[in-house]
Amino acid sequence: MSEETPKKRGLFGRLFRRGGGEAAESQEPSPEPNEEPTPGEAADVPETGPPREHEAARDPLSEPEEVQEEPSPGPAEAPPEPEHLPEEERDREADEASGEDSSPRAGLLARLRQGLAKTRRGLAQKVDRVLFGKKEIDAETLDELEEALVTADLGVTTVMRLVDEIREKVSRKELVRPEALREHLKAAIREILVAEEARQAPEGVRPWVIMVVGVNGVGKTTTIGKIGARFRREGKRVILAAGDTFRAAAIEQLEIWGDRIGAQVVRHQQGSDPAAVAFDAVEAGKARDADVVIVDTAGRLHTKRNLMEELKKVRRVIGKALPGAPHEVLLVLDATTGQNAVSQARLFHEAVGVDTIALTKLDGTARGGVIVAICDELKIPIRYIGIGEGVEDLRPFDAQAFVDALF
Ligand SMILES: Nc1nc2c(ncn2[C@@H]2O[C@H](COP(=O)(O)OP(=O)(O)O)[C@@H](O)[C@H]2O)c(=O)[nH]1
Ligand SMILES: [Mg+2]
Repeated sequence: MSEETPKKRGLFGRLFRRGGGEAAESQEPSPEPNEEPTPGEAADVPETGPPREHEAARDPLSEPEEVQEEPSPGPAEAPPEPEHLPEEERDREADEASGEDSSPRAGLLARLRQGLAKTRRGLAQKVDRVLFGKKEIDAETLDELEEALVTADLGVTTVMRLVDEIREKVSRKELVRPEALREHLKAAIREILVAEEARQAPEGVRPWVIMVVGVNGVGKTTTIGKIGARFRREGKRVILAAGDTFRAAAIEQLEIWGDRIGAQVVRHQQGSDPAAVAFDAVEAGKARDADVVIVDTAGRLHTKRNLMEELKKVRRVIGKALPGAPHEVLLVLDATTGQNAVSQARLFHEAVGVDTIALTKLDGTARGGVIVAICDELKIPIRYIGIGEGVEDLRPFDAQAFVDALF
């Protein structure tokens, strides 16, 4: 794709001109230690600073910062808006509507909208800002749109493809009005997301073995607890494997979830072989006719190579206990890490093969647009999204609902 390079450079150039004129090709890691806006600041990315893509240069397996993401936005945190935008009106309408309509589906959608509020500000509102007051779609509008989408974490490759498509439609006069452009963009994003919606796991495989992988702190253990709770609500028998033997606290954390949801936890001593824990859990699952076995794993070891080698071994050993297992390798990614999540997905996919993804912490970040980059670049189905700390806040991914909550 060498013919794309000058354009890519042009896009970087624009972003950098805005951000201080650093060389576009430099692979310097971002100098900003904390990319998230602090409470009180607008949820939008700061107007200065290098493009998000550069985070890919940071070590994608590095520990996430211990800083707890801000909780879902309250009224006090709502960023002051410089101008009255259509998005605000829609937000208000939606809030009013959700107050009137108390059906369960309306409640779920309202909760999803609330969970994605920061991303909506980071994506749809940026797009609205570009289109606001425009009478026609000119070259400058398209450049601004491109820039807005990249800073909303959709990923440079995906954005360039999307905007190139739009550019062509505009030149053929198939897209004329800015409002039509917005609708086209929404449809294009939905198309990318729908294609990677995870299909239902097939019935009849017992036990269904899910191996959960991901960097430390992304939400693996919590996600396992929440998934386990979903299966339990369906009346399924669940076994959890405490495969993060690296830390005693990790084993305890899983045991607390096991107690809470009524699932048996298979554990060994801290420091023991995680593959052996996984093996025992699958054996227990077979012996007790469990429906689901969910295997937790460590996200940190002394070296990355160690981690990936260990995960490969866990995978292999699970297959020895039950041929064909694990049936699903679920990668947990933290949406707050933006483009770094895409790099993590690539690394884990290369090493162990990833079947599905859970994208957590969407509630705490404006960077939820990364889900588009993940789907478009990696083509790995999204199984769940996390929009809060509550058990009900881990949702099966529904592309249509997601896009409706955003735009
Ligand atoms: N706000 C929010 N926090 C989450 C979400 N998922 C996980 N967390 C939090 O992320 C932190 C790390 O989770 P944990 O499961 O221990 O991560 P692990 O190291 O990958 O097992 C915990 O404080 C969780 O409550 C989510 O969807 N939203
Ligand atoms: Mg854990």
